[in-house]
Amino acid sequence: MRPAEKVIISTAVTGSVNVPSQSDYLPLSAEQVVQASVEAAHAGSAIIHLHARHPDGRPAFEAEAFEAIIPPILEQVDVVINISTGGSSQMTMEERLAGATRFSPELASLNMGSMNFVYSGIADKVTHWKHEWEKPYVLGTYSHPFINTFDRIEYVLRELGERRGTRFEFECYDIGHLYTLAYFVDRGLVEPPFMIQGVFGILGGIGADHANLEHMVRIADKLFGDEYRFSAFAAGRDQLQFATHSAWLGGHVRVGLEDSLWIGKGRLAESNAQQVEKIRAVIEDLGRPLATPDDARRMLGLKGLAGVTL
Ligand code: KMH
Ligand code: ZN
Repeated sequence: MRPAEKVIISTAVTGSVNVPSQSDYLPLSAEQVVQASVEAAHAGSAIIHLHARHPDGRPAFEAEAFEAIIPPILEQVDVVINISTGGSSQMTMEERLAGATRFSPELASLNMGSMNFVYSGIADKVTHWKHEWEKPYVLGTYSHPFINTFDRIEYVLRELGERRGTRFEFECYDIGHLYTLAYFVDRGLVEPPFMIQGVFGILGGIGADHANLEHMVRIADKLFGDEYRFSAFAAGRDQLQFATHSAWLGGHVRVGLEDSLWIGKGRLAESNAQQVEKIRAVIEDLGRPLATPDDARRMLGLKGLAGVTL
């Protein structure tokens, strides 16, 4: 990996996996997502990874849902906006791209393979459902695959990358996804420096075993040398450990309530900023300075805020 002098913290503030019944602290309304993003940026997060939701927490894809979030964040704080193109596995591709095509953000997520992406186990833990949509939604992941075929990946690279100058957080849930990325690098559709986000602990992807993180970096080093920046997280209780491991190896980190609702064993995180503060202290203990949004722009070759369609 390209060794990083400074560590970029990304915060995925709400996502589409966790549901309102799991935590009262999960940001749902536009106001809550804005507040969570601004607080995370103030706490030291250079990048905010965004999904949108309806007020009852259902994942939203409409451009208007992102319009209620992104300008208010950028009015209050300078931060790199990263719009998810993963959306949720139950959205069409057109729906998944609605927010990013509207805003042409500096960064967008790009999921590097079709896979099972199962979180039906949430239903085993929730005893009281706040909304009717939640239980069938999480149970549905047992039978719905998350489709990211090569033609879809190429489409996103061309629509957002070539046409709009957006660069990508390449979400790699398995070692095979690195080889898929290498295929698009070889074809000239992805140029360095690019950001690989190693995702561990999703049921259907590679497990949250630290040997897997080491192996992912080893193979990425073989395929890409110093042409990539590495970041990592684990979903659920291993979140902070994997972020720490990535930072310790010279990589970057991702935190946020999209990936874990927890701040410690049996303790729900009360905000995204709380997780940012926790990993920030670890990074500082490791002797690594934090990256500002402008540092992140320079390290990832981003086009800058002026290129975003507000
Ligand atoms: N929820 C994460 C496990 C995306 O938004 O494109 C994966 C994710 C996907 O962040
Ligand atoms: Zn996401």
